Amino acid sequence: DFTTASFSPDAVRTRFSLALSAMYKKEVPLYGDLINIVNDVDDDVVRKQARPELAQRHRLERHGAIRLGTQHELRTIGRLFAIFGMHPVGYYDLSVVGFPLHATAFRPIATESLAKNPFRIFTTLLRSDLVSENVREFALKALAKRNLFTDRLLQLIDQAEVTNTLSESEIDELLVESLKIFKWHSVAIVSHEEYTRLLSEHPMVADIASFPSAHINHLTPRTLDIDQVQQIMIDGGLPAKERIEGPPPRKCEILLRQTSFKALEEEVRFYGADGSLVIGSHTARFGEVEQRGAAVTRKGRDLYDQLLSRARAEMSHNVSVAPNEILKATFKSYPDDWNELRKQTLTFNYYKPTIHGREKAGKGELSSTQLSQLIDDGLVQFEPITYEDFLPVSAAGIFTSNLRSASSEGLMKVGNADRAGFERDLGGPVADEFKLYETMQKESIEKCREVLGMGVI
Ligand code: OOG
Ligand code: NI
Repeated sequence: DFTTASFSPDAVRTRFSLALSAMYKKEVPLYGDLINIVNDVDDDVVRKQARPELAQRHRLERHGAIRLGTQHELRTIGRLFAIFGMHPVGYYDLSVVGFPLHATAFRPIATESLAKNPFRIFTTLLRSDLVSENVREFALKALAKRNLFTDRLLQLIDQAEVTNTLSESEIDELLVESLKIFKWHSVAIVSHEEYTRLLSEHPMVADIASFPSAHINHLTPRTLDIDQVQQIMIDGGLPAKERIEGPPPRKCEILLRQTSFKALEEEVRFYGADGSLVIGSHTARFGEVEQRGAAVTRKGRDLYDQLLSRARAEMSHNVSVAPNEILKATFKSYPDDWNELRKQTLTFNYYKPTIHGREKAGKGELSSTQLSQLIDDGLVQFEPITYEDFLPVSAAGIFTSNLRSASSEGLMKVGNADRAGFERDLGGPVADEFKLYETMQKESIEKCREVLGMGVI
């Protein structure tokens, strides 16, 4: 009897991400073009490297982004995403670039869930404490009037939480009701004059408080070769961002590289209290591509942050050298060999016994109990763990490059993080991404130990 079936969050997440992608393709045809470019580039890479296994996860892989206005919105989104097996990971302070925003990423956490479909949504919350007083009250009033969630959706969320069951048809309904949260609406909930006031406070305040939905503002495919995608976009006349965010191209890719093309200008209808109509425009949505590399340890991240800020300083002083060249030169001191990265504990890795290792273990002939020795002897192999999160400086660059006119350089402000406030609004803690990778690595080592039938590695 399906009516009492418990559901699989991984399966529901995959259906959700496909449905969202289909909706966004209809709303923003350029997104469909981008997917085609990425698929072609990836086919090419897979063919050249003869690694068909790479194509599988990539074809499905996306991240999206939404911006929310209130505690109630954030909490309810958190409850919905939990049904999709997506949990808050990491805290991102956007006040460092002068945005009255902070964020988390909702994503799967378990290794098996990530392998099935790592779909994530970068979720931003407006910080009304950073909005000037005369606009704050008005923005909050506009937000209080909107309701992102239908009654039916709230019922289904309650049911899933209380009974942990959803029938097939209830899942269908849940997805239909969920998409309504993220749909684009071209009719504003404020007048044109009010919109202009919000805009002059900050474009993000206008984007969040002027519309009846939390429109998805981009949906980003993962590619195997972002430099090639960037070149194709530029050659094809797409308004691509000048520079790819993140580390320079490397043999051993780490973290995350991203590029985007600029926001579309969209027609919006604004109604006044007197029924008057003004046709205006708004830039909200854009295209983005990402390439993911290895997750790095705290030590690896510190080195990344240090080199990146050195490169950025150099870029602003030395305008005669191309930024990409500066980035490449600065990152020469970041090791670019998987074994070296591992030995210096800069990256996180999965470990697994080789066939040879299993045979040796079967005969009781293991050479050592030291992991590094077992690797050197070819009895254990390792593979870098993929970075599943975001980068605050890159995110800031993506945000600013998609404002009507802004440069991401020189915008750095003194930060004013409020993680505790974010967690209070969310109604629970955000997970520490470093601890999650650490656990994945540790579990793989435990598994090696078990399979090889040995004591402590
Ligand atoms: C989110 C920007 C951050 C990324 O990929 O770093 C982001 C937004 O514009 O709402 O999506
Ligand atoms: Ni993004």
